[in-house]
Amino acid sequence: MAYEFILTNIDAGILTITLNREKQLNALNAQLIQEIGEALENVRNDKSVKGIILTGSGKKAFAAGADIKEFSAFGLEEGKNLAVSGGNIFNKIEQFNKPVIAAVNGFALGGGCELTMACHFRIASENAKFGQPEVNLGLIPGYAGTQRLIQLIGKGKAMELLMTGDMIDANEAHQLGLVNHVVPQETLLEKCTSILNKIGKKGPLAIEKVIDSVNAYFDKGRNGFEAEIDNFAFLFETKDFKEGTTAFMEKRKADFKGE
Ligand code: DAK
Repeated sequence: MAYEFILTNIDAGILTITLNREKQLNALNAQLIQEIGEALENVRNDKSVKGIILTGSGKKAFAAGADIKEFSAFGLEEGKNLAVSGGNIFNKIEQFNKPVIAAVNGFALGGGCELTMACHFRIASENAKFGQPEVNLGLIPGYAGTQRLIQLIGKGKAMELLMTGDMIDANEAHQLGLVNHVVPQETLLEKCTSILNKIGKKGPLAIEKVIDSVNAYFDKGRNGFEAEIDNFAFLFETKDFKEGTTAFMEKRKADFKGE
């Protein structure tokens, strides 16, 4: 499928989605966000795809924010529409049934930082910079950045970053737990691929249920402990569980089918 603002590539079971507005530092316009949602839906039920990498084109930016030029002209109605439709895509990423890693290759600011936080975890290149500078525009984050930043780095530091609009570099983001690893830019995709390859060897339904159980902790409408019990019980009934335990006893590697 051809998209206007993203590139997609499936290689060896990994879908890479590249935000492709390099000259605008991959600023997120409404259509780009919709395209991410479509690209994900296209692989949701494709068992050959084990994971997704989300990254930015070029060496300078993952995404320098929502497209200021686009949303500066919005009124109340358009702002609300964008908040709902865009927010749904961010939630889709967070709840996706396969692991989604943000490969943060430069600036991740405003909506760009929020997009990385909707992913299951983040790997950064050494030149990456993170920040929520919306207050400079008289705004606050609109894609749940206030909520996800607290979840990832705690209230005090989140308050500081949200109120000052300061940028932090990759090493500080690592110390704060915002990113899991910092690597040289040339090896960023390789690092993400290697982690997804490792995850790809596990039971796909187990991975799906890890994502759901962890997310349940943060969902005020759910009880995470109960969600884990339900997910655990569900997995007992799967062929993957039989295969995993049989392979252990036969001293061989499991061959999971996601069934
Ligand atoms: N939007 C549009 N264009 C952008 C952009 C952005 N966020 N960031 C950069 N660009 C464009 C620049 O305008 C420039 O375009 P030309 O002038 O060449 O046409 C090009 O990218 C290169 O940028 P610079 O020339 O500025 O590059 P520098 O290296 O000098 O500076 C920078 C890099 C990242 C420090 C700088 O570009 C910058 O400060 N960018 C803006 C960062 C920012 O404030 N980001 C937060 C945006 S606010 C909503 C939900 C969420 C949001 C909004 C609504 N709803 C639910 C409705 C989110 C809001 C935000 O993200």
